[in-house]
Amino acid sequence: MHWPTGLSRSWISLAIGGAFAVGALACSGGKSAPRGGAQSALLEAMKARKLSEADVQAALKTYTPTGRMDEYLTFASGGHSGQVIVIGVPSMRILKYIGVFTPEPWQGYGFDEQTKGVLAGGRRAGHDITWADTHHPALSETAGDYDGQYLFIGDKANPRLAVIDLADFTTKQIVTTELIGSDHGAAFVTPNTDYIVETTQYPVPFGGGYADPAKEYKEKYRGAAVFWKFDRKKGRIDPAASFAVEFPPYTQDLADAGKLVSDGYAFFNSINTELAWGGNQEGQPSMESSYSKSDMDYLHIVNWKKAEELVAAGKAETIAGMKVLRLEVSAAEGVLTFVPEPKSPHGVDVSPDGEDIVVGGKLDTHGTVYSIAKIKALIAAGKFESKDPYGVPVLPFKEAIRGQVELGLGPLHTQFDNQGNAYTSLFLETVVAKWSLKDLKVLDKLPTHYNIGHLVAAEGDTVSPDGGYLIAMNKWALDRFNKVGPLLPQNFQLVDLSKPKMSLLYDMPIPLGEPHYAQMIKADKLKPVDVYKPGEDPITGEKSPEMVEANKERVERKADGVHVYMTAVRSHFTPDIIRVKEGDTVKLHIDNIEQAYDATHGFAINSYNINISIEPGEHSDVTFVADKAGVFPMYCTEFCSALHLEMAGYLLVEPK
Ligand code: K7E
Ligand code: CUA
Repeated sequence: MHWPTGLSRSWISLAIGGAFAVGALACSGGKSAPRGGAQSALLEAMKARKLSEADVQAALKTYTPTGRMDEYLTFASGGHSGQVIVIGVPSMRILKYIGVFTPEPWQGYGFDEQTKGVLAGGRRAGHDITWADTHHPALSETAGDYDGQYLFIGDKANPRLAVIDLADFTTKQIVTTELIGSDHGAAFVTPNTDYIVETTQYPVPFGGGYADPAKEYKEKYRGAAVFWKFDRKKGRIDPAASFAVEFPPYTQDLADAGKLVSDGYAFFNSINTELAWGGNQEGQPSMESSYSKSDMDYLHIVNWKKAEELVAAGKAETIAGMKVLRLEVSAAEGVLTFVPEPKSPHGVDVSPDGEDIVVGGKLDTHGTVYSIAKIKALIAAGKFESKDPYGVPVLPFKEAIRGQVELGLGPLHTQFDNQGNAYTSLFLETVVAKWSLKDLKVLDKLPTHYNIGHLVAAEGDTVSPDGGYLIAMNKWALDRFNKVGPLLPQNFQLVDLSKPKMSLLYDMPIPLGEPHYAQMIKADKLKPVDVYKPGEDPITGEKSPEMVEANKERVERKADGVHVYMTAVRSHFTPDIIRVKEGDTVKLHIDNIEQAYDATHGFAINSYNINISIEPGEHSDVTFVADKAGVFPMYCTEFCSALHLEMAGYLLVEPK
């Protein structure tokens, strides 16, 4: 603890003159405040809270007064919660959890027909899946820059991809393909968001078939990069226009798309060129040791523009409903090329100018910097050192790299700033390493607490990163927060990049799954709507055919059930009594007919698992079978007005 007695006088005057005197000036009508008083008040506060000079400086950089907005928004994966977390920077205030793969009661996500339909898009093998292991969110890009329109995120466990519209911060679509059995290099976008890339992690036989790995791993197991076509006009993925590039079962890891000079290419790591498949009770070593036997794995280089042409020319085979460019075709046509990469790497990140491809060694102390110019020249000259067992040409390692930077222990992921610097997370050393892209020299290291995984810098994956802020996304937090039992939150540490030496600003616990990755966007790029258009179905974006207007509320008995056309407005539902008969199918159509910003109503019915959120303008549909006779209170779950408690009614289910 640095105690403020050592505080420099000049620093105090600076702090007081610069920040603390502002309020005093305002109240004293422009006359400057008595300095001595403010100074001792500051010192007293510092002493009472045991704050050092550095602590107060950090506080000044993150403290955000009431009503003040944040400069950046960070979209973090919600890890196993299957959600996305929206965080303001530099305040590190949580602004929203977006329900994505998991039902989320606050938003009524997964409770009404609209959002149930979205979740149903992620059914696999005939199962509803109500969780996800989300890893990598990706913001939509235009010309390699975040455009603030969409966010995509992958589910590693049940390979799926979700589309979130940033007009209303709502999940609109989930897609999946039975071609693959897991993903990890997902989601990554091409520079104009033509494609969203989802790459396998654990290989399986394509299409979900059975094959014994002890006998047929090499022949039958496969990985793939799925290129999901994004239709920006519709704001949806078009599965019919999507395709996959087959990979050998090398257990692919992270991926990134090229940009500018490397546009048209995508890069994928692999960690298991050993072709291990486990079997530690079947006479095989565990995966952890067999995966890392070889000194080199293969960085996969995919020319996706060429792949796109070949698919259009009918060179793909359809497997499990997905057009797949088979290995033989990709190898022969120059779609897939390998270059060796050191020992079970983890992250691969393309530099802002698109020239460098940085691979984090994980079990190697280096960051390896490949040059797209060299790679292109080698491919053009046909300079391959060998072919892998699947016939894929392999480029010579030494000739494909610009160099290696000696980073330290356990390099994982890399981000970039606007000064030509790169920042790599070192998991084992538990630091952020700042290094110069130009000279490949380490400039600074900042300890993190603890075991940093990903890191995210402001606009850090774009062609024009901002610098300024970085968040270290740490896996362990053992002595950072109050104890909460054996399951601990993760620790997001906000780092100041504005000076040559990095400094720590703030610790933020993330108590909701393990967020692997995040992206940070300038807040002014986002233009969300305040309210929905009257009668809007948020999933179609259109006026619902079942829209209910004021004074048109009614109950109609139709062939498919009892339709209740209801409105919600402060502070009543109309109708507030719903009479049905036991066994009736009930179809509720509810409109929040308000257009006032923030005037959300909830709607819940006891015992029927009904809970929705109806934002101003929104139309929502709920279907259920009234299979239990009785009296069921229904009420608004958002404290919307002084008479919110009166916003209630009854569902009356008359016995047969
Ligand atoms: Cu955790 Cu990107 Cu899934 Cu690295 S991944 S840490
Ligand atoms: Cu509407 Cu409370």
